[in-house]
Amino acid sequence: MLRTLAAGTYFLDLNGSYDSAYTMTVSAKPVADNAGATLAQATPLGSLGAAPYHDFNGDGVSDLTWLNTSGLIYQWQMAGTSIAGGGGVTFVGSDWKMLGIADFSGTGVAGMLWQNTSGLVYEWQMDGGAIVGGGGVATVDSSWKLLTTRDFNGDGNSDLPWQNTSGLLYEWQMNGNQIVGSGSVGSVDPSQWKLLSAGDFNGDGKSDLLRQNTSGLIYEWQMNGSQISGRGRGRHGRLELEASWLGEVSAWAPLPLRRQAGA
Ligand SMILES: [Ca+2]
Ligand SMILES: [Ca+2]
Ligand SMILES: [Ca+2]
Repeated sequence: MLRTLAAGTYFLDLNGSYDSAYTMTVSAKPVADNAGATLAQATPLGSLGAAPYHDFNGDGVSDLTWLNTSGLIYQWQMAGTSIAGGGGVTFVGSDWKMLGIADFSGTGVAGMLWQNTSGLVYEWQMDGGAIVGGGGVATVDSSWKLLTTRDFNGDGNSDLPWQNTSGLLYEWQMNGNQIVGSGSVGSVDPSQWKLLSAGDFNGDGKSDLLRQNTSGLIYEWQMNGSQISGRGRGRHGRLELEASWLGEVSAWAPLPLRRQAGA
């Protein structure tokens, strides 16, 4: 593909897999006759849509964050088993707890999410050990718990699904500390169902939710933002399905099941 571009900053919109590293090659030739020596530069773009876990400096390597009893946050930027950088970030009061570490602004760099005892949710956008942005998100009362920090609408920004003590699930789609979309997902009995995992199980670039009930049934919600776009179920390590559940979920296709070791 050949494009003639004016000087400036450009953004690529890549469809398909969101968990690969991309490389862009820039070639330049004289405009007049498109001949002569080619100037070429290969620039790794890093992973898109799925930032490496807890990477605070955007080098594609996960980092470690510590909190001591005095409230000091300390960061190690890692290179294998070596500490390549880092240092103290700041102090937080004992009235704050960390909700999660995720990239809410789609920069490929992890940020931090906090909540204080008054329910205020606060986001930090990080650049290495420096807090470079963020702010208050909203106040959430103690009847709501954050389930996970994943990207449910595939825009590269981690989102926030909450569940209250009655079982209602409500999701915020985030852009930094701004809630740019939201909606009710559904309701599940929290005494019967726990969140088993969250991840993109159908490869559409949008994280899904995997739940398990007290009988061992595993149930998957394929997500599109706060909408459930698909459902399925299976029983961990077993090929057969529970007969008692067939009537209730007969309108939905069961998950493809695979026999597991020991089953
Ligand atoms: Ca890193
Ligand atoms: Ca998102
Ligand atoms: Ca998905």
